Amino acid sequence: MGYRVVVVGATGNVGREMLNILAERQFPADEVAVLASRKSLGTEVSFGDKTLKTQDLDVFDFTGYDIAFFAIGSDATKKYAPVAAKQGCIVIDNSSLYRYDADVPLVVPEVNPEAVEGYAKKNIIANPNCSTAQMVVALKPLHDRARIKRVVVSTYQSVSGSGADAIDELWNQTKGVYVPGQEVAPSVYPKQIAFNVIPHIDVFMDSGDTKEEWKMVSETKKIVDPSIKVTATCVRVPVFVGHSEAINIEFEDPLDEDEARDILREAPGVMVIDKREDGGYVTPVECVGDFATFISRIRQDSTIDNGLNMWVVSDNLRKGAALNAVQIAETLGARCLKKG
Ligand code: 11C
Repeated sequence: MGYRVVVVGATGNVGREMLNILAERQFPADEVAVLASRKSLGTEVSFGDKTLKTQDLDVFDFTGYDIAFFAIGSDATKKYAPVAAKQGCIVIDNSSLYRYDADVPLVVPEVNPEAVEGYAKKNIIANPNCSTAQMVVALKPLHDRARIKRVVVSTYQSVSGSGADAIDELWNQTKGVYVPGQEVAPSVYPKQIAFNVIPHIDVFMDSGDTKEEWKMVSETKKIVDPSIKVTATCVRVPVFVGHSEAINIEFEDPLDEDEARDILREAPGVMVIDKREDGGYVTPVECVGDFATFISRIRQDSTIDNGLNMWVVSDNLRKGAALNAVQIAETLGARCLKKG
């Protein structure tokens, strides 16, 4: 017998990607209900070769469903996730609402799969921020070998991280640059994103960091190891899908670049593409639609003891959101639910 599954926010980018991935990975679902807010009600979404009609989140009864994937904003999650959890359905939440709650596991299955076992305190498991997910997949195997002391990361994040309106803004603004009279003023972003980069993702905090930068610090500590120091600069770039990260790591123990490359080649969820020649690395357009976190440009940082640099790219809608959520469900199934 398989699971009864709900996808909440099924008409959004991440919700649709969740349905694609559930189908691609043949998740053992006997039933998939798709929910949306009133304004998208009745919209049809694809699930494998089926078409599903969205139902009203406001009145949906989660009783008897095993797992609900939530892909809606934090405010709506605050209203509906406790309802689903109380009705006995385990929530896998993609918003940031529960990530820092001590009673809610924050899980990247390649890194801390055992953490899913803590789901029962609130019946909720949190999915990390996209930029954190791909980074920790790359850090964990190296941390296990040489203990990471400090990470300096700069991100190059695609507009799909901000949702469908941002994708439209990049598209229309780019076209508008070439057509006199059709220039598009910034709306989703505070400055022009076409042919530009913006060093600002999410709100500013008192420290001067943005919340996106703070998330990378806090979530890495919760998922991998609280002793790891992280400092981040998060930048939006005019790319539709795929986040990239330049990561500098300082280890406690020596680790040379060849051993690091070998360790990463064996690591779960990782694909190393690292040839020191023109094009011998991965760029975001090449990672779209893939499950892997791609690592390139692995090299020693000779300015510090025990330092390495690397370039990490992944599909932010997949490993950064929908794929990781489905992997959490698979891990939960294998370790805790034993159904399917
Ligand atoms: C972005 N990382 O690229 C964000 C999107 O906390 O889940 C995901 C925000 C989050 O804008």
